[in-house]
Amino acid sequence: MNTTVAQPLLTDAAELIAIEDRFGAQNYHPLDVVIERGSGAWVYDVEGRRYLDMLAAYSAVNQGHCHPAILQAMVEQAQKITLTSRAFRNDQLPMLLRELSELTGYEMALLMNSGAEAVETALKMARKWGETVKGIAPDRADIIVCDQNFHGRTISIVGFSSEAQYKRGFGPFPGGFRSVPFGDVEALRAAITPETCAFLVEPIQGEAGVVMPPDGYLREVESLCRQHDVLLIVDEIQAGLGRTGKLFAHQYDDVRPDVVILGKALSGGFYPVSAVISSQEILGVFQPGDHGSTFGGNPLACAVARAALRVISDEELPERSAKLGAYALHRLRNMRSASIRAVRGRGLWLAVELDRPARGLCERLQKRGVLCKETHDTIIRIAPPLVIEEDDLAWGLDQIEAVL
Ligand code: IF1
Repeated sequence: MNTTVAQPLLTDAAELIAIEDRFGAQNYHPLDVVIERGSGAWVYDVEGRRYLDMLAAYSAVNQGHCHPAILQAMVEQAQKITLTSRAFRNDQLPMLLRELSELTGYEMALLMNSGAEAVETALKMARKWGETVKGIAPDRADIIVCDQNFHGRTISIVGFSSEAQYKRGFGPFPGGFRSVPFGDVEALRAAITPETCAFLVEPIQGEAGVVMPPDGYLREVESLCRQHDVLLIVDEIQAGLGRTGKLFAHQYDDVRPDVVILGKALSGGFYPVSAVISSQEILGVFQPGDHGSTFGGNPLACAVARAALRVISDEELPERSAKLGAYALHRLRNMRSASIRAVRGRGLWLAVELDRPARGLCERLQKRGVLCKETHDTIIRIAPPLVIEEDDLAWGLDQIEAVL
């Protein structure tokens, strides 16, 4: 007797959406586009329609969807060994560590998986550095963060969020975090105490709506941190790896943070790979057993990350982002629409702020074959894969202009 239930051919978008909504937690409100495949800056839905991706998975696919070189590295590595655990060594982690050091100029790195995990890692490291190097009394080291920050979704990270929805219902939260206005050096100066071990900041606040601090902010922050022996930790998870037109967004202020956190495009979207990059003095606080992860630094992740970094360099993605971003910013600034309140951005990371909710506009763009996602209700982010062709970008901007 055949007991297997015949699976219907699932190509119908409405049916897939109904299944997802029936069997999945409703922690998102996605656009109703069911993507089946992608290449470069384009994705295709289950009905074969194609869309220009202007979100790039929140900058995780800076290298474009399914980049062939990263795909090849992933397939080749998956055929050899995927996971050893850090109980044993593997032949990919050392190569990635050295390549990261050569690329960034930092002495060492610690590999994790998601962005939030890397942020947690940096926070633990900063606290332990505060106790063991700076000499702060045990369990007293405090960390300063910024209002409107976004660093992930763990309990401690949402605990220092200023967004009510990210926290509501999830308390109690760990203490030892204080928040100051983003872009305000004097507020930071006033907040630092002898028990402050670190200041955690995004070079440009992504989730807040691509919010840029005043020019020179990070430079002043850096000297303030040096003066008070406070670690400057820069979250480049979304801003880094070419998105803003330089390898790292903090390079616009010509600073050298003590700690840089990477994620997202570190794998080109193939696999969750994140890293905390710093010096021997700081990362050296971790002793065997202090911290870890089953998957962190696994050979598949490392092979993928090595290929993803090579693509960023070989295809000069930061330069491409700067050039195409300048063009896009110019186009957006010249769009005539009564509903535009502000246009801003750096590299191919742009935001258009409207005088009305942006969701309807995103839905109309979807009908025209362009995928965008609103943030904070009234802001549309424009952040396509950095490999986007100039003609495609121009066409995408034409569609945005038309719906505006
Ligand atoms: C979601 C936002 C973007 C990040 C920075 C750490 C993380 C992120 C600067 C955590 C993650 C995400 C996650 C995703 C949506 C998204 C987002 F709108 F929420 F803020 F990109 F703009 N630091 N950003 O931007 O990395 O643990 O997710 O790997 O949570 O829905 P993760």
